[in-house]
Amino acid sequence: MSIAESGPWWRGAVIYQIYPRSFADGSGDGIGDIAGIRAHLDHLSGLGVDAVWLSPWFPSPMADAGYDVSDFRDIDPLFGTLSDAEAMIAEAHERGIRVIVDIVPNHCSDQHPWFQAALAAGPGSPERELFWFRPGRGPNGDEMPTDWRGEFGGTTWTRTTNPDGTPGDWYLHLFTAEQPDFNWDHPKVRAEFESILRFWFDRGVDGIRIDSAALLIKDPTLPEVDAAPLHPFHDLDPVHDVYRSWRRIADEYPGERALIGEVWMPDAQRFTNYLRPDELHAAFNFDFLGCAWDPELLRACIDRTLEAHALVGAPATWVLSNHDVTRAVTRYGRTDTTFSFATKREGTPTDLQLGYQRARAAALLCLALPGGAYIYQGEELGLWEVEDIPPGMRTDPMYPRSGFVDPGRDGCRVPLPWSGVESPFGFSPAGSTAPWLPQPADWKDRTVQTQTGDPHSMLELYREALRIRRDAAALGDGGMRWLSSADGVLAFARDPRFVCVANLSTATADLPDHEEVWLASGPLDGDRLPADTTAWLRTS
Ligand code: TEU
Repeated sequence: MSIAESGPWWRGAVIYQIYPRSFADGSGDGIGDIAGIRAHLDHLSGLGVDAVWLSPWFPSPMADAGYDVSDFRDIDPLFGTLSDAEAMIAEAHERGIRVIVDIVPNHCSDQHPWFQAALAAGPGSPERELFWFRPGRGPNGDEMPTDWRGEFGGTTWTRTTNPDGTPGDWYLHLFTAEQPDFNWDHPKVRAEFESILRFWFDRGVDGIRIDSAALLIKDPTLPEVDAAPLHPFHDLDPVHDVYRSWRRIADEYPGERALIGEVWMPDAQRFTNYLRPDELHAAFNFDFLGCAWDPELLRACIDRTLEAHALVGAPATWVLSNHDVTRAVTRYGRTDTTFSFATKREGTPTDLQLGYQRARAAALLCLALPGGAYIYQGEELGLWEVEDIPPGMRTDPMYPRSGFVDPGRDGCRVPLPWSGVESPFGFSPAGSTAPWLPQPADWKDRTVQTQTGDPHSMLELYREALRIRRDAAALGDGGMRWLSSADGVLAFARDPRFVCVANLSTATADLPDHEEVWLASGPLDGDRLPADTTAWLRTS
């Protein structure tokens, strides 16, 4: 199979997120790498995904696990070389799998040559105009220019020392101090990223995931968040000009190169502004990701999503998790099944068995809805959030920046279990350094090896669902209509001859009329659907 040159594949693609540090380690240093990815591409083709999105693999001091990039045109030696990356892209393409890279335009690493040059050049220099350097407030300039709160908590300005050793200006960083924000009002920043896009498109990548896509533009008057009618850095209208120019570049290349935005936005209309026909192709549906396992809330979220996307003709996406959020098995086992960054839930009790059953049901719901779907590595194995990582082993900067209140995101980034009965579970070759985060001993029951061939496993559920999805004309891009159903049951039809029914009530429910049960997330009760179970039906 090869990558077809035609058709808007991104409208209905199933995209698998690879978190390179934690996917598979080929070199034996306990950290995942490109060699590991290349060795496991057959897992991905066997799973049946259409594309992979790789979290950043660029050179980075790893202050934020690679989201602090020091060179956007190379590969970090931890992961391999640029030619390894090119080989990986070619090998994925040979298997019919498209490749999406993760570009971080809001900021770079404080070790990026541009930022180092800006520090060295001093106040008032053209080098500093590429970032947000400002004098401090107060008589000695020792108060931050604004009181903006960071995206990880904590402050957003760090004071510099002048080349002559005196205390100097401050620079803006919406994330950690090691991630200075670019000044997107500067044409050099715009030209640089246009060139970076071409660099990766020239290497054959099929799409770009755009990190923190709504944050690029800042109000240069730097008002406080509540002091101006518009937010000073979130979703300012000129950001759309950036994506219009990126779209023109993507459209210059053959084979439908896709731009996919990481846009966290409660307002559906503001969200879909990013998906107008001359902007991004798709964006992650975080409204769905954060939604409770609740029939009415989910129905409302699905309706809201489809309505807003229809206005701009863009495909919806369905996302249960990613490398920033609590794994679905854990979240769905809690009393409060929502996700939000603002709610810290360390130590909240969870019923993993219930969460697992619901995660199975949620997977079939997601994969049946119209549009594209994302699978975060390990979701197909039913992995849970690892909540007992010893504090000393946690690496996520969110943890210290929250004053050690938020455990951070390490718990969803634990290296995958591939085979065997003890850590590293085939993640690294035998005799390697231990994985960079400890794996739970119970993951012996969650390896790819143990789940393969077990018809009741999460892995086989995903494989079967994706096999059906590839063959069934009704699935992927298209429309749907709700069917009438009992309280707490979501049932919808898609043409031709497909019905999905998800029982989110506490009682067993009748199945709608059907010819055949194609797939179910759990055992049926005769011809009835138990609670927390989804079925795919073939209808006449
Ligand atoms: O995440 C961005 C992100 O999660 C925030 O913009 C979000 O809105 C905020 O945390 C809510 O309070 C991306 C990456 O996915 C993440 O891994 C990186 O750490 C981050 O950008 C910085 O590059």
